[in-house]
This record gives sequence, structure tokens and C-alpha cells, in this order.
Amino acid sequence: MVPQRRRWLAAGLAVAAGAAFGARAFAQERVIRVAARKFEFLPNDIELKQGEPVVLEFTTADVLMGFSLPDFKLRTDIPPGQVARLRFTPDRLGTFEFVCDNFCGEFHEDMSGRIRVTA
Ligand SMILES: [Cu+2]
Repeated sequence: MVPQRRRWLAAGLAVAAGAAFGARAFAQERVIRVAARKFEFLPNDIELKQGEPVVLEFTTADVLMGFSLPDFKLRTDIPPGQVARLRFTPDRLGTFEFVCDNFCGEFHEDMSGRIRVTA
């Protein structure tokens, strides 16, 4: 059982997050936080469920980064000090590579990760 205080806290956070996202059904979406830094994404191996909506939240403390998931035609800039969000529901099974697509320094070309979509 979840203690009552925790439940209220969770409800409060869900309301606050819902307000931040507008009228959409935010509470049903799983939020996955990804930190981008020179020269990696943390985490860089993300498992998602087919058909499950998620919000990817990106931050960086470094320079302007990018996130690109070409198989799903998804991308966003990740400006330092801001939260960049992508809403996404994987509709296909498989393993899909993502990369940083803003040049961020010497090992930028190695900055990648994968999303594994399972049933
Ligand atoms: Cu980069």
C-alpha cells in the first residue's frame, strides 16, 4: 500500500505537471529523463513499450545539444539550462539509434544511443 501522504504528493505533482502540459492526459504518460553531456546521453539505452505514450525530457549543462531519432522523424534542440520535451508513442518494434545532431565538440560523432521498443 502507498502511504496516504505519498499519494497526495503524487497527485499534486500530476496536477502540476498536467497544468504545465495543458489539457492533455499527461498522467498516463511515462516521463523519461535524459541528460545530454559531452559526449554521451544518460541513459543511452532506453527501453519502451510499443503503443505506450512517453514524454522524453532532455537537459544539458554543457553546450547546445541535439536529439535525433531518424526512424521516427523526431528531433529537438537541447539548449543548456532548459528542458526540451518530445512526446512520442512508439508504433514499431525494434532497436533504433538516436544521435546528437548539433555539433558539440571533439567526440560529437560518437554521441549516440538506442531505443529498444518491445511488445
Ligand atoms: Cu553533439
